[in-house]
Amino acid sequence: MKFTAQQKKVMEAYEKVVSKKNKKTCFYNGIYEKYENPVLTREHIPPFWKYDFNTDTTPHFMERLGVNAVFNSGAIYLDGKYLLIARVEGNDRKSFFAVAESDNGVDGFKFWDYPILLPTVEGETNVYDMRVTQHEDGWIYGLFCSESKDKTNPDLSAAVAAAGIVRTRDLKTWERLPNLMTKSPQQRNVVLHPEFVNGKYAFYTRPQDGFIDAKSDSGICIGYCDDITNPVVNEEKLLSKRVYHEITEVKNGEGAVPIKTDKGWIHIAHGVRNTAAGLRYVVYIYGTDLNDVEKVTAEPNGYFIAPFGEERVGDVSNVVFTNGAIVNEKNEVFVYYASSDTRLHVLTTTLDKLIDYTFSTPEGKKTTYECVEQRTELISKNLELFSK
Ligand code: M1P
Repeated sequence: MKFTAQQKKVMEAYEKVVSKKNKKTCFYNGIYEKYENPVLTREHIPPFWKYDFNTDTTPHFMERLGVNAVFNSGAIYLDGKYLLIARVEGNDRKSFFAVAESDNGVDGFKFWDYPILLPTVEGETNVYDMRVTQHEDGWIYGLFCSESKDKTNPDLSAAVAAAGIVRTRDLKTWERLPNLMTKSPQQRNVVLHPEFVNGKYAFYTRPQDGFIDAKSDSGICIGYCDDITNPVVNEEKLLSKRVYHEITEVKNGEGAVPIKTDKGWIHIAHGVRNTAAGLRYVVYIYGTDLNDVEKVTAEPNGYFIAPFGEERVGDVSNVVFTNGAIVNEKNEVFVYYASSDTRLHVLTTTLDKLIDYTFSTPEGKKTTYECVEQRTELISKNLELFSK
C-alpha cells in the first residue's frame, strides 16, 4: 500500500525506535550493567496496532486503539532468540500479552504481528504479569494474574486476583488450564518452579488478605500439586517473609522464574515498603538450597534494583518490578525490569557475578547500631589495606 505523508512519518518514527542500538551506561556497582534506553516502551508498539490506516474510514489518520504502557514482562530464551512476553496496557486500562523478539537481548526488540489472544475464563476482566516457565515436563507454562470483579462486594472497585495458568509449545497456541486454587482468598505473583519437586509441580505463591493487601505475617510461599490440569495447592509454606523495617515490610512477591546454579537456586523477587510519598517497590534476591527448595540459604542485604533517575516517574511512580530473566548459553544473565509501571529495561551480568552477589553478600542487620558495626568492619578492613 502507498502511505500518506503522515502515515510514512509514523512508520519511520516506529522503525527508528525499534532499530535503536542500546549502549551500557557508566553506572558501576560491580554487580550488573545498566543501559541507556529501555528495551520496550509504548513507542515500540507497531503503528498498525493503534491506527486505522484506511484513509476512507479515518481521513484524519487517528489512533483508534491507543496503547498506554509496556512493562512487566516474562522472558524466555528459545532457539537463540530473546523473547519477552510483555504486559501491554491499552488506553482503556486493559492489559494483554504480546511477544517481542530480539537477537541480542538488549536492543532491537520487535513485537510479533499480533498480540496473544489468550483463552479466557468466566468473569475474567484483566490479565497481567506473566511468568514464563520452561518446565521439565516439556511444556512452556505462563502464570499470570487473572483479575475479575468481586461480585459479592458492592464496592465498585472490589476485585479478585487469582493465578491464571496457560501452556504452550511455541508461544503461539495457548491452552488455558484452570486457575490455581489455594487456601488464600486471593493470589498474585505466582511462579511455577521449572522442575518437579518430589514428583510434584511446585508453585511460589503470595497469599493475600484482599486484592491489594498481602497476608500479614506471611510473604512468598511454596506449595505443591500433583496434577497441573487440576491445580490445587493445599498448603503454602513460608519462604521469603515480610520483615518489619526492611524493604519487604508491606509486601513481597516472587519475580522471575528461579535460576538454577551449582550453589543453589537464585530468586529475583520484589519488596514493597511504605513512605510518605506512597509505596516504594524494589527488587531483591534470595537463594534456596539446590536440593531442598524449602530451605532459604542466602539473603543478601537490601535491594538488588531500585528505581533511579527517570525510572522513578511513571503511571505508578517509585516502582521497579521484575518478572522475567534469561541466562544464555554463555552464562550471560539478562534481567528485565519495568520502571514505574510504564516501560521495560534490561540489566546484564554473568552467572558468576550473580552467584557471588547472592551467596557472598552479607545479610542485612536488624538495627541501625548493628548496621553501622557491620559497615565499620568493612571500612576498617579496607583502610588497613589502603595503608599497606
Ligand atoms: O504497581 C506496582 C505493582 O503492583 C502489583 O504488585 P503487588 O501485587 O506486589 O502489589 C502488580 O499489579 C504489578 O503489576 C505492579 O507493577
